[in-house]
Amino acid sequence: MKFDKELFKGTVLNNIKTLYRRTLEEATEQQIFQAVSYAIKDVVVDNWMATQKEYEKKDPKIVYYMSMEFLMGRALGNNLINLRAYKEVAEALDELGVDLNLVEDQEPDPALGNGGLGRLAACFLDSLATLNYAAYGCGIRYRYGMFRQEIRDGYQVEVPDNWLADGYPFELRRPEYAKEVKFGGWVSSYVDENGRTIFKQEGYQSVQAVPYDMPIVGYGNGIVNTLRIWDAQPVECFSLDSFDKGDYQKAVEQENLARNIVEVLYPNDNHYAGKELRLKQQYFFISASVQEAVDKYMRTHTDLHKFHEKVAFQLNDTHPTVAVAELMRVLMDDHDLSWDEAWEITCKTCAYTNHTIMSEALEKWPIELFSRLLPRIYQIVEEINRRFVLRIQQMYPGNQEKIRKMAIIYDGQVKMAHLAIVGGHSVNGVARLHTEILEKQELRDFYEMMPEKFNNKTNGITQRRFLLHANPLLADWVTDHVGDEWITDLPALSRLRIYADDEKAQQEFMNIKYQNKVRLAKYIREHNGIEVDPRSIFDVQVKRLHEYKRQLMNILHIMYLYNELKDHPDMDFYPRTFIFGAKAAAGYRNAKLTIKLINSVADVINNDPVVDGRIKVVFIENYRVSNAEWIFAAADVSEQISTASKEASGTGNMKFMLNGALTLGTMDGANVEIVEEVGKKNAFIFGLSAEQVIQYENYGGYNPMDIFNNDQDIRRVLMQLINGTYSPQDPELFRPLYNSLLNTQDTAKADTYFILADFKSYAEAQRRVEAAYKDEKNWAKSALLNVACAGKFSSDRTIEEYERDIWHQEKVILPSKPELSK
Ligand code: C3B
Repeated sequence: MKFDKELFKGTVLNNIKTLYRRTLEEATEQQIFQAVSYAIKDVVVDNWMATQKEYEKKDPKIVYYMSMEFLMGRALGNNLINLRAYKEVAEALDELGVDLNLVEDQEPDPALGNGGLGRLAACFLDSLATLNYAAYGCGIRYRYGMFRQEIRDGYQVEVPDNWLADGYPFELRRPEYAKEVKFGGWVSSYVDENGRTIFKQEGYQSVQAVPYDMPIVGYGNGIVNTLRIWDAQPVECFSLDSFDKGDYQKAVEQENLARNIVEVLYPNDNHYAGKELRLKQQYFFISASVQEAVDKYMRTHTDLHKFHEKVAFQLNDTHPTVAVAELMRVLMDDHDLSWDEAWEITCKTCAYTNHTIMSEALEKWPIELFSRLLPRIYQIVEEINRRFVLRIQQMYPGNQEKIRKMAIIYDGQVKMAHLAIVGGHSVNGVARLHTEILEKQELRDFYEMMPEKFNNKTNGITQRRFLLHANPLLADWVTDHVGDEWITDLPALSRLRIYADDEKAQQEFMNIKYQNKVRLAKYIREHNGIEVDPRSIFDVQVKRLHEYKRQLMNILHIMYLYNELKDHPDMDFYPRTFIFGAKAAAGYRNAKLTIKLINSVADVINNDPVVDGRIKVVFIENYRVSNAEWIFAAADVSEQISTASKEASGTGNMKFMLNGALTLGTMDGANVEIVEEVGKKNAFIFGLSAEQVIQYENYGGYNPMDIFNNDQDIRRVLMQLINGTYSPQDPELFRPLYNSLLNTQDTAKADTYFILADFKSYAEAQRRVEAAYKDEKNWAKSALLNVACAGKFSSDRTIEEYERDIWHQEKVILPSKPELSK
């Protein structure tokens, strides 16, 4: 593609002038970021219009990826990468005396998601556009995304993330597509002249849903898809002269509803809090998205019976599951279809992805709340449930147990997973092991009744962001050795295998790793004031803080290593830097206390002369997509240590692998498949298997006290939690963590994540890591092989599997790739 450098420079300067009445020299860094972004947006919008024109012409099937979360990360750099203009733009800016990296750093990190689930949605949008599929992401334009984390005195403090403060250049308001969404009131019904029962929601409050579109640029193919996120506005500005008391009250309430509904992202990951506002958020964006999907279809088609041939709804976990009932409502109430017609279309349109088996994440809404907020939707869910229970009875006559376990409405609750399974044609897990557990354990009854719906789609990540953008040194090196096909065909990385034993290649490869470690060390110096040695082993655990992910086991092991060093100061010990990054949900006590523990241990160890820098512990503040890119590139060891069976897939594990880190992990989630690809020799596996963990759980747990009593190393570390070693002013500070491991009243509640059970095996695996790292050549070979074997874990592969098994879209190729610059 042609890039007109002079034209681009002129546009940037002109943007600074028209936006800010300033010259480049006078402009702030933020203003330069805005000016550059608008210059890029100008190009993107041309491609966007061309893509949408072609879609209108070809009329392909459209996927709507429905998700409460899209963890996009910064757009500028990624757009440049996918426009294949990164280097040219960097050069043009350089000629203006502007550093593109600094410009990129001015962009707020749109954090409209918590962790894995939201980031997966973002990777999928990148792959869909790159693979030439017509797709919309549908979500919420939260005014405040994921909170910014500050560490004060070792504690996490949550600070609001006002990502829209300076205006976001990559969004476009589309008021022409606004939709009304109704809450509350009651349903009245009457029979019309044709003998049909008509249902009407009355006495409701409503909000206006106004979409903002963000462009999703495909890699090098001219395609630009859309992330459509909905903002809320009051339906009508209430007039002050409306002195009728009822109206005034209602107007104020509607105004508040609109103000509150999109205010903030719930910062819970893998945890359901059951808040009314959360259900409002869900229905708000689903109703708007479903209405718009049907309206869009009807603009160019006449027969709604073929809706599913042109539209697929993918439900990202149970959060968007009201879509099943909302589509039924729109088809029946707004378009006069019968129940049976609407049901067939709905089932063929919807598909559900399960992302977790954690029971605390299961969404179950109390009937009282659900029916009060969504009276018409509740009626429809009741009818879906009535018909489904009849089916259960037909299949299993007299079996009450099946009804109790499978009904959508039971025990005063609406079970969203059951609705998603019954109302769709596909149910998928996100890694092979996870799908097996769904089929054999969690969703066993549903699998027995409808096995044809179940399928696996192992997660993936986009190599465009997590290698090409995040690790330019390695990306260039790979391209020099095996060409650049890997950018859109990740399995092409396997050609690197021939370099695994090549000493020159090994050296270059490890030298790149070293430079990335220097880059991260600088970041740590600037942000944490800690000096770390880039020659030490960088052992990294970055992900949301959750007990099942076992950051606690990691830090307990560091405490153990420290004891060893104190006892044997002259022991043979390869220097290690342990790096953590994690946000804890604001109300999650043990998670927040674990952050404090990590920081307290860091304080002691980093400053102990006996250690002499051989162990460093670093907690990186405010872990997010933008700094993640640097962290993955610099890691030697990837900590993937969840209790087996608990991590549905994990995707960080794949980002580390792609950047040449070796996995230290349990046989959980996608780790199983990573090891399968790279070979057991090139990873460090430890701990109980998923099967063993499930065995224990089904038969009443295990007793960590036995381990505590019999293992003095473990006992010593646990006692240090409560004897003030790491909190001399308040020895009781970490008692809740101690109790979570050794709750003596009720053994079934002690150490539910098997930390003590796995501890020794983890420590032993860590010893293997150290030994392996000392063998430089072998380590280089393993690291290189990890990159070479990462091909399977591209989200491009995942998307093609969704296409093959669930969506069945046709690709749209643009007639001519638009010019990069006009
Ligand atoms: C996560 C799971 O915890 C991860 O194992 C998985 O890789 C990702 O989803 C993507 O599939 N997850 C999440 O981030 N939030 C939830 N509410 C449920 C699952």
